[in-house]
Formats: sequence, C-alpha cells, structure tokens
Amino acid sequence: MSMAKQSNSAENAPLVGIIMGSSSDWETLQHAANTLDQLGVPHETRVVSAHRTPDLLFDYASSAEKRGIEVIIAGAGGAAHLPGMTASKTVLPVLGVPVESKALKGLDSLLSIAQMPGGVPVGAMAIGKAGAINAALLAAAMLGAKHPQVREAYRKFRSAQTERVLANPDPRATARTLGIATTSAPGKKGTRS
Ligand code: RP5
Repeated sequence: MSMAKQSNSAENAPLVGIIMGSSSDWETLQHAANTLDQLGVPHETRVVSAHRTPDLLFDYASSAEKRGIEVIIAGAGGAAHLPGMTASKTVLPVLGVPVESKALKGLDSLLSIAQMPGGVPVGAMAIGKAGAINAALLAAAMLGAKHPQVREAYRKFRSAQTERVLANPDPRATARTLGIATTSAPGKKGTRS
C-alpha cells in the first residue's frame, strides 16, 4: 500500500505534495501538514529520499503534475538534495524546507536547498518549524490565485494572527496566562555587588 495519504474524492484530491527525505523529517514537516489542515488544503505526505530512493524521487516528481498536485513542499536535512532534484523533474513550484541537522544545525540543509543553479528554482524557506509553517502558507498563497476558497482561508488565518497579537500587547500578562515562569528581577539573585 502507498505511504501517501490519499484522498477519496476528486474534490479532496491533494493539491499539495509534502515530501521528505526521511521519516525522521516528519517532526519538522508535520507543521506544514498541520498548517494546510488548518487552511483546509488537501495534501498528501510521503517519504521520498533523493539518495536512498532516487528512482521513486524521479517517478514522484515527474508524475505529480499529471496527478493534480499544484505545489510541492520538499523537506530534507544535511546534504539536502531532495528539493533541488524534485525541481529538476517538474515545472511545479517547489518549496524547500531545510530540516535542522544535528551536526550543523541546518545550515548545511539551508545552503544545499538555497544554492540552486540559475534555471532551476527552489523556494528556500527558513530552517525548521518556521520554514515548514511558512512553506504551507506560501503554498496557500500560490494556490489562492486559482482557488478562491484557499485565498480566503489564508486571508482569515493572517487576520486572526494579527488580531491575536493586538489583543495581547503585554508579554508579562501573556506569560502569566500561559503559566510561563519569567526571570526574577535584576539584583535579586545576582552576584554583582
Ligand atoms: C536526509 O538525511 C533526510 O532528509 C534527513 O534529514 C537526514 C537524516 O536521515 P535519517 O538518517 O534520519 O533517515 O536525507
């Protein structure tokens, strides 16, 4: 059975393909999937490794457009070739999410994804969770040009976010509400004389 999360009806056919180099990348890429869920954007998720399953990568990237996928989000860490190689086999927009690596904290992933040769673009996102969330939001912004319901869901998401920030101007009050301990006042525990 396919590892992709497949939808049943044409209406729910996936518009976004979220692929990642390893199941260990899911901790990061789940944030892209959760964000698309919040926006009601149908998507599929699949492990596709540029190095361990190169034939699958070629099949996935070259068939995605025919299957109705409109944007691909590709996350990988370290020698992160997945987004670039995917982009080399499709004209769909590919958004690359650098997964934070243990050795170099994701800087290797970021540079691997960002430094594409002219002619084969990949949209390089921020390292880690923020990049995964923003890849989903950017995918929604792209889809919005053709799918008005996605445009409106994205607009609502952004407005709600703005309202939340404006409604919570005092960080100390927010920390108290969330039960987050704040540091004690200067001088109380300090060693300075
Ligand atoms: C990359 O190697 C994957 O994208 C992952 O971030 C990294 C480590 O993979 P595992 O060894 O955890 O499978 O290809």
